[in-house]
Amino acid sequence: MVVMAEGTLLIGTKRYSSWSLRGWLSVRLAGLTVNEEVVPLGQDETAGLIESFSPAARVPALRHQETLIWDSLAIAEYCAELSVDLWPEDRKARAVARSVCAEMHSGFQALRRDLPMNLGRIARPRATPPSEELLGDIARVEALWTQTRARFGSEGPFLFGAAFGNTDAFYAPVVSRFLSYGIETGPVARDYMQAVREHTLVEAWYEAAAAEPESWRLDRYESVD
Ligand SMILES: N[C@@H](CCC(=O)N[C@@H](CS)C(=O)NCC(=O)O)C(=O)O
Repeated sequence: MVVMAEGTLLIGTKRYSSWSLRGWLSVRLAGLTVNEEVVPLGQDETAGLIESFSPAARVPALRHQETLIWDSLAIAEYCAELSVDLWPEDRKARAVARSVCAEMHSGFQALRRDLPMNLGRIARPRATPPSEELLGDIARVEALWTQTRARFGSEGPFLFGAAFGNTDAFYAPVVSRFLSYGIETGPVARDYMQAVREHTLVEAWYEAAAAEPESWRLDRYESVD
């Protein structure tokens, strides 16, 4: 049986595009039948290609049943309307899950700036000593994971238990950064990172990233030291 795609998900280079990973995970978790188009980031034609799909000129952007949704948080919410288990069922837990995602969406500037996502980098700490701001972001992420797991995670390995949901999708790129730059954490965060890294969809994203053309590599991410 041929299943017709109901739209397109536009994403950036899988090796680097942390926002794309979030949106892609939500879309895949919700099981939307959409085509996937990858735009290589940092090329002359990148901005034009993205803008012709979404006037906001950012990835990820999802066009589903004629509607454009152009931000990873909006995509996560849209997918959760189509697949209820992307947020926790309990109203209070759901409010916490949304807060944890929103904190990621609008914060952690030092973490983003100083530890850019690069899936090809494996457990290699930066030579540059971390700033106070970066150490603060790392400590806050670990506290969020540890507290959320303790409060809501008893039924499974993810932040809200057995289901890998939107909150885990939002922190998957952070897990990747911690692993790439060899950030040391306590056992709760370590176990959580392992569970996220081993999730089938995360593994599939890593495999696809490894198959991307070498010509898509960008020195500004590869030379971080
Ligand atoms: N707020 C947006 C931010 C997305 C964003 O900044 N994406 C970057 C790539 S990770 C982008 O589209 N860059 C465009 C470019 O490099 O030309 C979201 O969460 O979706």
